[in-house]
Amino acid sequence: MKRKLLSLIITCLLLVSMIGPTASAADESVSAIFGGGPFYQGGQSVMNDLKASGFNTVIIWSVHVNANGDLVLNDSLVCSNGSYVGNSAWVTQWASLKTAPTTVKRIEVSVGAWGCADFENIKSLIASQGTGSNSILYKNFAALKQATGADAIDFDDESCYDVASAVSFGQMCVGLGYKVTLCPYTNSSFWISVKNQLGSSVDRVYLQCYAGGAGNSPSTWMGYMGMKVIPGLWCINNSSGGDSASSVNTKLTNWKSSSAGGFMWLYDDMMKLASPNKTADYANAINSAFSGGQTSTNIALNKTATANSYVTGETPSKAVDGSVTNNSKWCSTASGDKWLTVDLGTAYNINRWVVKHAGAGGETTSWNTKNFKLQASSNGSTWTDVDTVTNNTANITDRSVSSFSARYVRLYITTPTQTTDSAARIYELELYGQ
Ligand SMILES: [Ca+2]
Repeated sequence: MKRKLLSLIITCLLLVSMIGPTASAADESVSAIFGGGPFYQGGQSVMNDLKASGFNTVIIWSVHVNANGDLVLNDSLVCSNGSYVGNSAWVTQWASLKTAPTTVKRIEVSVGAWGCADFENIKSLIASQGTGSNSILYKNFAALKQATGADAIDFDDESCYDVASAVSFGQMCVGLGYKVTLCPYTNSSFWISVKNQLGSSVDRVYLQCYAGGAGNSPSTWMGYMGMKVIPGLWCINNSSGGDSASSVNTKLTNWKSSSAGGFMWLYDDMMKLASPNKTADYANAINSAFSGGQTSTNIALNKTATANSYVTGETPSKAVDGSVTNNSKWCSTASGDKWLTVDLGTAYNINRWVVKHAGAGGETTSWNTKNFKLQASSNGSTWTDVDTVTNNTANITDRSVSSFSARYVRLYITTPTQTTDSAARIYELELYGQ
């Protein structure tokens, strides 16, 4: 009797563990990306790249504070006299960032930068007007929040280092509903004072570990700040050389015990890179460092893909190229079932799969794949069903499964769209594991 009860309990536990997709630990760590001009001038395609990337935080860089309190986004006046006066298209774009389907959960605006008098101007404005609701600082940062949807203001003071005005400014931001994040690269005593006085209003510390901050130790700064930090690295670039996605993964893995995530500098450089250093590759490099031994990147990326048919130019390889922009999809109009096979070259243990459908590439969501399954094979000819999805409507399918070993993986589509349209459109098939 006892034995039967025990086996029943074990069976129940096994069943529970097999039900449904499970949340990945990566959701809890920070993966942030800074961007300049492309974050407002690059149009919706840049927003779509970010939304599908895996980054959970987008930091708009950089808002400057003029001596009269005007707010300038790099070279463009955006807030004046308490109103947003920038391009209305940018507001629409930023609003789309956190609109499903997306991996972006948080937007920040970075204030200050090297060689700018922003925090000096903030200090003078606070001395003359304070931070009350009639002050120009208060009114313009209220307008900025409404326009950008920003959840936090990131302090990138690299010259003023005045504790009292930084704290007053931080308290004003909190009153407006912002969180405050700090972005130090040096002068730890200043940042320690600001952190101590603002307390839990500071919920993130982005530690620059590139350029002037290249020698920074996350564990040392964790001690200074009294909280885990988020180390940042510069992607491959023409100025400093920079880190590949693979190198980012290695460094963050080494810093994991003192880090709450990682950030990348700078999208303006990253957007020029090719696989395996595209936006999604860097996001994967960060997320996988914090998700418990997952591979550093999408295992299927740039592997050999074949299919039972495809439309001219929309080849199977487009489903494993890491891109969801510029019509980068495999499309099949074959009659009947359609399949896409990826040869991984060697066997991997896989525990998660992701499919990016028509909507993820900017096409109508009525073309999102409705019924499909994932199959595995060791020889490329005998297939076993691993996971089945029915009645999908989402742009992105993200499923966790019990780990399985396979060299060949097949996406097998039985109903390609929500309508009578009979074409399958797959922008990306991604595989993760160990
Ligand atoms: Ca693609």
